[in-house]
Amino acid sequence: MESLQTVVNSWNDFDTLRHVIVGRADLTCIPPSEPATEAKIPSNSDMRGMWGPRPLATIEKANEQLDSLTCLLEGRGIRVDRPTPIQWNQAVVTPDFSTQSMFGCMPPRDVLLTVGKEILSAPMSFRCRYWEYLAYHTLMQQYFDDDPEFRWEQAPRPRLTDRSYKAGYFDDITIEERLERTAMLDFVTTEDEPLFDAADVLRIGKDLFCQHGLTTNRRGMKWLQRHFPNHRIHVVNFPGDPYPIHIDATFVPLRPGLIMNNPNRRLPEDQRKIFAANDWEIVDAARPAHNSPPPLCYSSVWLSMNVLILDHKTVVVEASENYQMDQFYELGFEVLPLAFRDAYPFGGGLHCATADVLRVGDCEDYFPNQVPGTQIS
Ligand code: DAV
Repeated sequence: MESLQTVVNSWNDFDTLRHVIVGRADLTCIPPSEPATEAKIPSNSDMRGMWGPRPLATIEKANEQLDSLTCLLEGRGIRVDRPTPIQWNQAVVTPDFSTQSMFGCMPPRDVLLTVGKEILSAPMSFRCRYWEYLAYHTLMQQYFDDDPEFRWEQAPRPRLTDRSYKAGYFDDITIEERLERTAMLDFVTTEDEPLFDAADVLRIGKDLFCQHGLTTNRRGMKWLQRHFPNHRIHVVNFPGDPYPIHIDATFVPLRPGLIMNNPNRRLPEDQRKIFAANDWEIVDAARPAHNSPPPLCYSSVWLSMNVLILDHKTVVVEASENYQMDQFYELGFEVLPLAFRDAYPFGGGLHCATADVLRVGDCEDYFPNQVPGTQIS
């Protein structure tokens, strides 16, 4: 079979998509409780106390929808690669910690950070996700062989000792108390070592906006700044979110000059200045169509705004999210609806389930007017 020549290059979430990785639900587990997951799972969630392999029927349904996404993208001429799942129902044992199972490889966006010609495996804070990058190893090897300019990178592996977490951080507290803590930038992860999830990093050309939250600390952002010296790393946070993890159901760029913000998690005024100074408009996202997430799901109903942009005028939206689809029509987009809620419990929505390999376009400077105080220092 003729091998397709791979080119790795992607600087943002909105330029024309040509090649992407779509996750797989196979063998996904609900990991046992650990400090980082405790803080993420609401106390009234149906996931509390559950762990082990997810029911096969739910895996099959999720895989059908992930396959449909693959077909939709391939039908539009976009190359799609898939990870190689491993047996996630195995313990992770390191000199510093152990946990009884891993997680899965449905959301490549969480672990793989593509910045230009580089794909970087993130130093994630969940112990159960320590080996997740292995599911992408075969693909990375192939890209490395195909593209002489591809930079195959790995952030320093975190140790994830107990020092990386605040003990009992979220035990028995109300939502109001959670909101107070997160607004004060008091998160379960400490500053003991660099930690970030790739999905906390919003790429807009030369500027990378990083959410400070449960999964990403300031030390992680400092590491990113030194690792990407030609970029500007900005710290953002969204006080209305009691479980701040991953920026892609909170702050979503749609095309140059336009960002959609979760109306319950508004970017604070002082952090908006850089967008205003460069004529970027921030619009509230439409409300979700659902009142609750599907069963055994980590994420909130705001996966409604976790969309996959194919180019400046085309977007894939979950098929039941009527309000979100209407908003995209009003903004001048062609909307491609796709049923995807059965995949949500496995790690998120359409953006989470994908990771960029190639988008047409170069590293643009969309924010030539910088505002003091936003960059990590
Ligand atoms: O609103 O639950 C989900 C982000 C998943 N990557 C939320 C955030």
